[in-house]
Amino acid sequence: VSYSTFSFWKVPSLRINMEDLIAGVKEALQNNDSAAAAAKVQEYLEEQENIPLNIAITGECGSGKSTFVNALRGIDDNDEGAAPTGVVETTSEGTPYPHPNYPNVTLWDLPGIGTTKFPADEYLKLVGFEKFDFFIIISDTRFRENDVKLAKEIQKMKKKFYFVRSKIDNDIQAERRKRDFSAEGTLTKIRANCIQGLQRQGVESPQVFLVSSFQLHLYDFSLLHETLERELPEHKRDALLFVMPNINLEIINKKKEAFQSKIKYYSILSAGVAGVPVPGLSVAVDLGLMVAVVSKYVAGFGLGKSSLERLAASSGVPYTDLSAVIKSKLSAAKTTKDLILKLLVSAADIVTSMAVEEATRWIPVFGIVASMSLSFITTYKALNYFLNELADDAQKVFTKALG
Ligand SMILES: Nc1nc2c(ncn2[C@@H]2O[C@H](COP(=O)(O)OP(=O)(O)OP(=O)(O)O)[C@@H](O)[C@H]2O)c(=O)[nH]1
Ligand SMILES: [Mg+2]
Repeated sequence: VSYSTFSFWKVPSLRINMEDLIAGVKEALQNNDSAAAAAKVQEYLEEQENIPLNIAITGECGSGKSTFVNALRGIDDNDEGAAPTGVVETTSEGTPYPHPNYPNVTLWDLPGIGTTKFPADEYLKLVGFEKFDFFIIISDTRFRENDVKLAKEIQKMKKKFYFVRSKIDNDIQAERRKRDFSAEGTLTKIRANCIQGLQRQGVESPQVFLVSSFQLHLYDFSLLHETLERELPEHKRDALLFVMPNINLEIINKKKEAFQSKIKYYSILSAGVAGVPVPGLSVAVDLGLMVAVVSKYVAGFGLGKSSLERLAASSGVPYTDLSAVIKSKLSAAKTTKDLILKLLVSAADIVTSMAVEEATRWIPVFGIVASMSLSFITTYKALNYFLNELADDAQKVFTKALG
């Protein structure tokens, strides 16, 4: 992909587009003002990383809303800050649960419409429907009158909704006892049942996704993600991607690509400061920035210690087996400047020998001046090196745990 063909140049809902950013950085660098160039990049990155995504989760009492919310946040039902599950007093207002790594993405655990005693239009007003990007309506059986009334009202408000049929693992478990059991057959039957029921109640071509919150990598959850991704405005897709658990190798790849596309901006930031010289690379880089970026990679790929522990618990594959397949020193330890520096020094040969074409093609684009270019290229290559290593590790961990 050449920089002139990026399709996100004109995203109307964002203040800064890439074209303006490039022009601004170029101008600042021509005037020898690397601080101004860095400020522009910083502003752009902040806007990109703070795009809000508000997801409404609703459905009848006990249908599995809170469990679904926790699963999406990568949080155990027992963790502190988890949405309470099981037999609990139902609250009348929705509860916002920001994603732990991406607080701009909020999952809203809404009360079932049946528990509020409001008609659908008032219910939507009560929960503040305008702020939601889409609604997920959950049921652990066939969808009922309340679900349908709500869906119709959501449609009237020009918002999107998706039906999730939860606790599929239970259904599979129950059917397994039958002699002519087939998982695919069971799923097809449940899906057809839900769809027909909704159609009978007047919902045209309903989309129903069969999900187990305990095993998001199975059944229709990845299809749900693909559908949401397709139907969301383009500038919101990365926000959705980053809160997706690693349910398949493709998601890990997409996260890698999304991270990769930002490396050029971080490299400008790093090159614009008087950084710390790296022995063996004879160049200075901004270690603080590298710590921040690499920490995002570790969290985004679910390679932190607590993520791995949760994955071990949910997959039944021991933690030590999972951590044994990890090559990067960045995953279990806390990312610090010292660690990054140590890894850069020990990988200096690899980083030096990495191809430079990819990095250098950005130099004329941003008008990066000679005094900055070596630091730019080195940061670019080093971040790619860390990203590749962590993405590989994420794939290996996924395959070990769930593959
Ligand atoms: N087997 C299985 N059980 C689930 C699943 N999702 C939820 N449950 C169980 O169903 C029960 C209710 O789940 P909750 O997440 O508390 O349901 P809720 O919709 O938040 O309930 P209220 O807040 O009371 O409206 C809990 O015991 C969960 O453990 C699932 O995917 N599979
Ligand atoms: Mg709940």
